Amino acid sequence: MWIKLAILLVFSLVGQKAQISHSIILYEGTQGWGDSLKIENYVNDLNSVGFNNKASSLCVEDGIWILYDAPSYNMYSDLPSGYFWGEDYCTDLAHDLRQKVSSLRYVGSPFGYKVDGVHLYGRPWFGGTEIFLTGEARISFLVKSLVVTGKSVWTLYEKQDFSGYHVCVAPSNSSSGYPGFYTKEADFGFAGRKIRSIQKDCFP
Ligand SMILES: [Ca+2]
Repeated sequence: MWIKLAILLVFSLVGQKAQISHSIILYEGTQGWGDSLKIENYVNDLNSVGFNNKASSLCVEDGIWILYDAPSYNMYSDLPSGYFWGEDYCTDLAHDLRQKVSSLRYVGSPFGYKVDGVHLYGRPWFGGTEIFLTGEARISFLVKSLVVTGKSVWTLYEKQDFSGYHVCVAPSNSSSGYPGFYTKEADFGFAGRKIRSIQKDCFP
């Protein structure tokens, strides 16, 4: 009996581990034609998998994905980037990214794109360094863009003790858990200001 239970437990654990939370397929041609490459994690340089400056279309199987013209997620440049998300969402890349994508990464929790959180980025359009927060935090990080994942709303504060100038950010659809994209500081009311603390829920 115990052995049977143990085997069942192992199988259920394996089943959970095999579940893919984020995946995207890149295609060489438009409309899913030609060579393809399935990606399930961050790729800092698409040269490493033979797909640099090659993709013309994509299908997001699951998750929120950011594609960048430069390697290292546009860490050192403001070259074009684009975001794509959903489940089985397919599209051609616009001309600014077509056959130019050199790195890509997903947004939000490794366990699923609808987990509540705020993903912060050091450059506009989700480039550069990043932090993903799932609860209240004091930060020392100049935020240039952000994505709200899940169903919760959040308050951003200019002071470290959850006080002073503050704004509320939200998913694009709270009841469905559709992400909210803020591409630059002005989009979240923090142009020329620094976020120093973050808290779940909106406070007037
Ligand atoms: Ca490129």
